[in-house]
Amino acid sequence: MKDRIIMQGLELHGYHGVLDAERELGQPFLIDLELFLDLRPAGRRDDLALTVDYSAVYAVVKKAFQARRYRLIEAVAEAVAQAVLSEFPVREVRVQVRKPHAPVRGKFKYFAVEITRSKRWLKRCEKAGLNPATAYIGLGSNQGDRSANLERALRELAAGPGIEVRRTASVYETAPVGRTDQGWFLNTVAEIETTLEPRALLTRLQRIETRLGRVRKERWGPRVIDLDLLLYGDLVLDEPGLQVPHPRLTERAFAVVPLAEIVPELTLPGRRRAADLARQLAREQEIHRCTES
Ligand code: A4P
Ligand code: MG
Repeated sequence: MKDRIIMQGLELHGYHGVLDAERELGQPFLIDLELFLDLRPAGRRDDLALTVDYSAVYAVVKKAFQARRYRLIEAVAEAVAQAVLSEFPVREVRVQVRKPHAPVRGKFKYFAVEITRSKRWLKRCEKAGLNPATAYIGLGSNQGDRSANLERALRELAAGPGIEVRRTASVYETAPVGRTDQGWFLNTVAEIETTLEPRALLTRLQRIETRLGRVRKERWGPRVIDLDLLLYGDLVLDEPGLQVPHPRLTERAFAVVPLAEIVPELTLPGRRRAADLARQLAREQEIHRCTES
């Protein structure tokens, strides 16, 4: 069935982009949509209730487009596709997002991305708790320029597709836990929003660790950077090589204290309120806040 509703050249002003100027001034974006659904019932009965009202689609697209400032048009397209699939009885949607004034020197008509997403795909995401999910990443470093390592890891985290860094906690200096014969760490926690599945997210974290020069020698040993997936929505996973929530999260001030700074009311495993557990752990382990978030 190739029936489709076509909506072309929706022009919306948005603040999406990587550059500060794009995020401040904004620019026009053009969106094309194709909604795939069976149009026979509406065609036969001439009844709006049996099809999708494109003025309603327009409103939903506009809302999804303006809900956040995305860095990438990939993320804009994904948000639009998800909104359309979840609000309307369409089987599949094709979304093209064009940026005619992309800040690139030279002559061009536009740069664009195009994605096709199906209801089946959306259901799979929802089942896995991925819509998109809010996750928390613990960052730690006790080798080299520790502060620069954390900053670089955060930059790399934000640069990849499927991850949006929402908030980061302050940086804390912390005594080493586990193996105590090593230098003190700098630790922080980032809140991200992600459409990556947990396994893909872990792979991404490990790639960033490798790029920053992490060599896996000994467990709990010194490291240029360590990125741990602390929490991924409400998901509980216990697979070889991936446990979520992070199995040692609630024992460690270096993870819980920065986490509680961002989300004090969060309920952690063992039904503990993050802020309460943070206060307790901070009494038992050495941790000092060194920068404001
Ligand atoms: N793995 C399983 N679940 C996860 C998850 N949720 N997030 C597996 C990340 N990794 C997960 O990790 C070992 C294996 O854990 C990986 O192969 C992954 O598949 P790793 O990063 O290679 O080795 P590691 O970090 O030395 O071991 P581990 O057990 O992850 O240690 P932790 O728990 O990360 O602790 N003290 C202070 N003050 N600050 C620190 O940041 N960090 C550690 C490391 C010890 N002491 C510290 C700090
Ligand atoms: Mg680790």
